[in-house]
Order: sequence, then C-alpha cells, then structure tokens
Amino acid sequence: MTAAFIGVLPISSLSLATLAGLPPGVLRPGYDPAQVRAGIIHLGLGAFHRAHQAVYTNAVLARDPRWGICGVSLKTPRATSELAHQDGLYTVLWKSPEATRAEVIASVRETLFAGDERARLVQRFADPRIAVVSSTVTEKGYCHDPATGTLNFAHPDIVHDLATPDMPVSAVGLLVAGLAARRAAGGGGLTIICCDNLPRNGRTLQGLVAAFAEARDPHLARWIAEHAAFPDTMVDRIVPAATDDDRALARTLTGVDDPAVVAAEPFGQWVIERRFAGAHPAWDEVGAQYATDVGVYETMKLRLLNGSHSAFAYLGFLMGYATVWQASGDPLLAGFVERMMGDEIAPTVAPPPGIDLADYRRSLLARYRNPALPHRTQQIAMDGSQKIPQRWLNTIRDRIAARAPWPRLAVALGAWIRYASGVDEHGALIDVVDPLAATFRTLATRRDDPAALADGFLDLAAVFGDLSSNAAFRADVRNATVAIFRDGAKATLATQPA
Ligand code: CS2
Repeated sequence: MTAAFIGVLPISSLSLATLAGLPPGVLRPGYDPAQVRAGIIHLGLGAFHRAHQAVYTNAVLARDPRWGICGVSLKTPRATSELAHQDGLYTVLWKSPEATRAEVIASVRETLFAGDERARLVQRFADPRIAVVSSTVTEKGYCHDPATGTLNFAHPDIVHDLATPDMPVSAVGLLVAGLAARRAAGGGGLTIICCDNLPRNGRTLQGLVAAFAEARDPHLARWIAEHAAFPDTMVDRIVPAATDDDRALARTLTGVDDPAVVAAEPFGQWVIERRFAGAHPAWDEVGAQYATDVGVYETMKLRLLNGSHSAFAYLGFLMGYATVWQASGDPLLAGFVERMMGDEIAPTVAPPPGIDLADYRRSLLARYRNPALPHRTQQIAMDGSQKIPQRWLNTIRDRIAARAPWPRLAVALGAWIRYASGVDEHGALIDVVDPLAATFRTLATRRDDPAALADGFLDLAAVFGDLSSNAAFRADVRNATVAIFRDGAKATLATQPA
C-alpha cells in the first residue's frame, strides 16, 4: 500500500487491504476478488471499458468466479500501472442529476502493458481458461479504412506487424498473434467481442483479423475462421474523461486515493449477438441482452446517439460551448439537433423490438442534459474522420437513396469541416486530434476559400468513399460549409426552416 499526503494527513490508496475499511455508503464487490481467476482478456483499459463491460462482469463475478478480466493497455502503461498499484480495484462514480454514488469494481484481476509484456500477453491467449477476448481500442485502433471497413495495409502499425508478427503493436496484429499462440497450444474456440462504435463491429473485426491472418499465413486464417466467433455488439454508456474534481469527489466519498476513478451515467445498455465460440459469462443475467440481430440496435445507437453527439460537439464547439450539457441547453442548437434526429435520421432507422424511437430520442436529450456529467465537446470531436462515416454518412446514403432531404446533416458536415480546418470563429487555433490531422492542416491552407476547402475534404476517399464522387452530395456539403464560414454556426442554424 502506498500513501499520498494531503496537508499532514496520510491518505491511503484504494487496494484490497483498504477495501474492507471503506465507508458503508460505498458499493463494494459482492465476491472475494482473491477467489477470481481470469477468463477474459480485454484490450484497451480506458474509461469506457472500466465503466461498462468491466461493471457488467463485476456483477457476473458475484455468481461465477471464472470471469475475471486480464486488462491490457496497448499504447501507454498509465492505466495498467495505476490499476496494478491498487490491486486492479478502481472506483466508478455513478452520476445522475440527483445524486452521486461511489462503487468499487474488482473485475480487473490482472493487468498487462503490451509495450513491455508482449510475449507474455500473446501466451495468455493460449490459456484454456481464457474463453473471451474483448476490445475497446477506439475507432482508429482497428487500423481500418473507415469508409469501407477494410484493413488498411498501408497503416504503419499493420506494416510493422506483418513484418514482425511476433512483436505486434496493433490490436489486429495482437489478436492474430494471440490466436496463433492458441492454435499452437492446441487450444479451443475463442469469442472475440468488439465493443467499439463501429457498424457491424463484430463482422468488421472478423474481416480485419481474417485479412491480416491471410496475409500472414492462410492456414492460420482457416483455423481462425473455424475457431473464433465475432459477435456484433451495441454498447452504450456516457463516460466522459474523468477530471480532477471527480478524483477529489471520489476521495471524499471513499476516504482513499484513486487516480483510476471513472465517472459515468447510471444508464447503460449492452446488446450482444448470440454467437459464441464456447463458454462465456452470463452477462444476460446482469442487465445485458443477447440478440439474434444486433444490427437494428447498433444502427439506432450509432445514428441517433453518436450522430447527435457529434452534431452537438462540432456545432456546440463553434458556438462556444465547452460541454454537451451546455450545448444541449441552447434552445436554437437543441431544436436543430432534435429536428435533425426526428426528420432526417429517425426515418432511416428501424426501431428495435420494444423501443419507441421518439422516446429514445427524448431520453438521449435528457441524458445529455445531465449537469453532473460535463462531457467536453472537444472530446467527442476527436477522431472525426473515423467516426463520421458510421454516424452521419450512412444515414445520408439512405436519405439520398430515398430521395429525401438532409439539410441539417449537411450543416453538421460543414461544422466538422470548419472544426477540422483548425481555426474557430474568433480566429483562435483549435487543437484538432485526428489520425488525419496532418492532412487536414494541408487542406486548411484553402481556408480563405470555403468552397475549395470543402472540396478538399470531400476528396478524402477514406472518409467519404463513394460519396466523394456524388456531385449533388458535394454541392450540398459545399454550400453548407460556405454558409458556416460566411455566417457562423449560430446564424446558419437560425436560417434553417422550422
Ligand atoms: C461519444 C461516445 O466520444 C464520443 O464520440 O459520442 O463516446 C458516446 O459517449 C458513447 O458512445 C455513448 O455510448
């Protein structure tokens, strides 16, 4: 146990040793963490995993100790070292507008940093007790072409991993190396569960793994096709990056230090396609749902939730709002996004069984307006090139096919182009975080001519795919971009028909 000091009082860290002494109001694991062994490898130990899949798994562990998580960080050792330091424990702050509750989660029972424990990690896949591998590595972590969902063989990480398959740095390279180790050990089936916001995320990851494995060794590719299952999933919970205030609040509520705290809304949804290669946790007994077709849930969530989230992010940022909570409280912007959802997005979405889309839309706005959970517009604005295809462009494709208008989605795209070009409405620089940021900077030299600037962005085939060569689509986005640059975001919204 380590100690930090506030003034002269030593504050202990969260750990197995301090768990029993936490105040009674703190929710604790309903099992003895020491009795748990790992049955799941999870790639990507970020806040979302800690507040979502790891929480469902925490509930499963109260009934079945086989499903502890071996949590893996791929890029930086921060999460793994923080968690290792506190025996894998961390606090979730459940924040609703009315109250905040602290809960300690203990499902992460092992931690590995791929950077310096790669060989050990690959060998972990050979353990017969591991039956599930899940991932939250963000959209860009799959090294794919967002417009087509196919592996980007020119991506430096993929080039690296194909040259040195035993030293993988990418998630796909790592999965294939792990599957190769399992095959070499005579291991059985493995269920690989992608939990990122990609359309048909299971099928997509299966295609990426198959393409990589085929390039590496066709026999391995065949073994994977026969032994690995890749269910589609829909994952939902709003989990903004934790702040210093969250860490201070956790300390007040628990009496211990926890740099790995996450803050999240109580609402959560996890729909998993019933497609498993072997044993798996009974997540369906603790609030998740197994379904034969996850596509309808996923389309609804990606287009309505993530689509409106990105609209609030780009337009809200340009209008001076730092958080979704503030942006969705602006009547002009909220009205605009509501119309976008109701008139343009919802008609392209089939309601999943038992869900009323109007209720769903209303509940999204209520979730965004949770003042206890400020979600930075700039956080959501990150990596737009990887997000926009599934959040907006597939909807637009459906609208075009139905010969139906999509004026608000065009304005949202204009806002993205303005944001990505790197200067806000007051001339201040925007910190644009995106794998294509360098390309954006080159395109942004045309900022003095918004129509030409828009054309430069619309030429990005990795984002726009077939739409790059659709003249009518280009004209609508070009006009919206010109309006945003000429009039600003607010005035552009004000001129939309009611
Ligand atoms: C957000 C998502 O950061 C983003 O791009 O839109 O992380 C969103 O909060 C989750 O998908 C909600 O389930």
